[in-house]
Amino acid sequence: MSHFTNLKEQIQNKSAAIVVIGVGYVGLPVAARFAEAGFTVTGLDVNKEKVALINQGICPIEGEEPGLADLVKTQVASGRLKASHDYAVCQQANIILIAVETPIDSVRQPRYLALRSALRTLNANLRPGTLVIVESTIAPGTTERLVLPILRANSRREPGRDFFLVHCPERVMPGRLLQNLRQMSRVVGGNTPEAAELGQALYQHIVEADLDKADCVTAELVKTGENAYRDVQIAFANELALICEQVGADVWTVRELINKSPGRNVLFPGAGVGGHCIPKDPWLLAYGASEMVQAKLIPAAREINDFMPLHVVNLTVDALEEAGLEIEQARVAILGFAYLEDSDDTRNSPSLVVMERLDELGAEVVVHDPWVHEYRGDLWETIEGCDAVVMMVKHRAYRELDLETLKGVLQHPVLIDGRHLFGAERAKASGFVYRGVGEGNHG
Ligand code: SAJ
Repeated sequence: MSHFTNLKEQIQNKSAAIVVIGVGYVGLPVAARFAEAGFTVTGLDVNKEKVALINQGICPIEGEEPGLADLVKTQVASGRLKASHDYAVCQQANIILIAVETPIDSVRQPRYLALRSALRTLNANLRPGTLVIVESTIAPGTTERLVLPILRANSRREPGRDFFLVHCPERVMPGRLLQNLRQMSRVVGGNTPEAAELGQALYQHIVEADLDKADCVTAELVKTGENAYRDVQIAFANELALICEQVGADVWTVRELINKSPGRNVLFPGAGVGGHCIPKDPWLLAYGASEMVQAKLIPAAREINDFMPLHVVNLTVDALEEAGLEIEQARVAILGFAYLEDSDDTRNSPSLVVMERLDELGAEVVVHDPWVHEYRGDLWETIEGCDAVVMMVKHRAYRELDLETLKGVLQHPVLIDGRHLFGAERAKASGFVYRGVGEGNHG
């Protein structure tokens, strides 16, 4: 029986042994879901503490992930899910998923250390007929130029004959890991049509949405492209906001009226773009094409979005000066440190940029965030005696802030609004010196 037929049957009757390399916020949910579907799954990770926790049925992922902790507990208890740090388990695997981090470095080049290491170790433990799936987000061309050469190294192994290779990028979001995994469509890029068919058959066990077969480079482009697209959309909203400030208009009114025009959807201007994927994936897309074409729009969008936290600092300096204060005399409260509202995820947080810049300018900075452990203190005690408040995240807890109370605890009534929680009219009516991103009519 051919490897293909054999594997197809093992996928259909769930007798295939699955190994997931990297049990982080991508790998662990997918490992637990395949276990729940009836497969025997081993999560591989270099982090021994994480391995130990999972084998005790404990989910090591922080933050509120509805259903994940219970799923890990029940699947470990059932014996279908376990964790290990020994790559030899790959020798018994029929299917191996790779879900390791693929960050970019300080010069915006992909850093594939974890991916290379996983592939090299996997290469030494790969048995014939295995289906290898890369879930990590990778630059276009990476399957061809990095993954395949490593899996072929020191062997006469041929993809499609001796192993099957798929790139199926994840589409998870912190806070909705299991929900997204189940409900979001995915592209199943196969190095050969048979590989794509095997990948589709496998994911059908855990994904209830479309599973679109394609080749690997298409899958690489879809993932990096979807996030680069969102980054460009946000950058347009931010540039429109900066123009509105200059010409004395309100971007929130302007965007609303633009969006009445069919086919327009100006997103929300703001204090910056954080998170695990939007600030990174555009660079992966640009890097993938860099030998053929010099991307212009994608880097420009990144530059605009990375400028927004610094713009918020400029607005803060300007508002303090209007209140008669120099920045180096001021004590500034930053409200919101997570990168997204009602989330505890602080990766690439724009608030960190604001903190560091204010510190450079000599201001005293205090931070509050009801979702982030180290900043969870009492809100009013944090703000007490400050000369300015900077709204960086639209947490639900901040939306109903009483402006009179806020003014009462501040030394100086200075309010900078990075996420349009209040707006100029309300703030001015309460007697604040106000600056809002995109609000040129604050004066
Ligand atoms: N942001 C803006 N203006 C906007 C939207 C977002 O400034 O109009 C900022 C947010 O404050 C945040 C950052 O951009 O700092 C990212 O926000 P996001 O809503 O894009 O949230 P993410 O990073 O979790 O993006 C994920 C991505 N999904 C996946 O990677 C699977 C993204 O492609 C999705 O579009 C997004 O979720 C979503 O739809 O919510």
